[in-house]
Amino acid sequence: MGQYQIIGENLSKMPWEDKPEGSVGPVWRHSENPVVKRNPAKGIARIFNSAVVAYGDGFIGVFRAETINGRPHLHMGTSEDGLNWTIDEQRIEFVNEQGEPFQPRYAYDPRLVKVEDSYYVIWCTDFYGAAIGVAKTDDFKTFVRLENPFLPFNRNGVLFPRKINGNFVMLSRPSDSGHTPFGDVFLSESPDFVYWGKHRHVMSKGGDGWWQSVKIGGGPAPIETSEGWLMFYHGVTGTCNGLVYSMGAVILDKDEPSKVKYRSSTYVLTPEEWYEERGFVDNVVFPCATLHDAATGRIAIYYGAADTYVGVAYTTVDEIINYVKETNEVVGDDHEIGIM
Ligand code: BMA
Repeated sequence: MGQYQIIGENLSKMPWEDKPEGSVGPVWRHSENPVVKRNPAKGIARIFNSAVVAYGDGFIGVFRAETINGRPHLHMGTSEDGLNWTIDEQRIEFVNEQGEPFQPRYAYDPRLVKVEDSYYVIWCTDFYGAAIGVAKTDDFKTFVRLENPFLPFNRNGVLFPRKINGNFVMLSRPSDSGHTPFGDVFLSESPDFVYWGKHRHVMSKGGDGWWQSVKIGGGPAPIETSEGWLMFYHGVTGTCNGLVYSMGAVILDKDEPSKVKYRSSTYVLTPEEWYEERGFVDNVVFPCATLHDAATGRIAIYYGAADTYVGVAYTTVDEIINYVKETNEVVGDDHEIGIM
């Protein structure tokens, strides 16, 4: 047993590579990245910003697929090892709660989270502009679109993997309808996945870390650990050549997750490799999912690279929590929950 524990299931078959000699930082890349390359299926030009879970004997995912007409939709994919993926040529066809076809005009940046016995897909949808869409599936055959949780404009809906104090809990990042030039992370609760409230501010952009000076947004579903909820997220900075997206990490209070306990002032991964620096949109690292193993504390992070590829990176619960504590900086009003 290490210093800290992941509270959850064991997943011994998840992808893993040990930290290479001389590796810099608390997160290291899979040696054969990217794991999803260009033109991965007929009619799909690029796949990135996607979410996976363990399912059956292998893995299943909901992928952001940029089709060859440039419009993003969600496609399913399956994998035996979590690294080699077969992507469905057909997009996911949703139904509404009456069982009738319901197809979003576009869909991107999915998260996929198991809560109790159901899997929830949360994505950015069109609701008179960018907003958060949600759907539920129990079998990855029927995807039932649920009511939109929030008003436009909003992105980066991230569901916690269990109810907290009896309610579903979701993070989101209020936005505008374009390439939003601002943004903090907020939290909302719901008893029934229909009515969302008790909105709280979680964390602000900025602080000492200029890599997150423009905006931040939640990433993969938070991981429950002995130290609190560990979440990877993206932080964005501006340059004369456009925005640069890096990955950070934060630990939220276990019972009151709008409260930040520790937050890294430095990024934990930033665009450095060719597949992160160069693509449809250069310089983007955008995490959307993790796989993790409670027995060993191993964590695999799935991230979109340059709006073109899917990359995998690794860390351990000890390595990342120690790093976040060592580099801790609470930004702005991170501790002022609901206080003016
Ligand atoms: C954001 C989202 C992401 C994308 C990023 C960089 O606004 O659209 O899907 O990865 O921009 O282009």
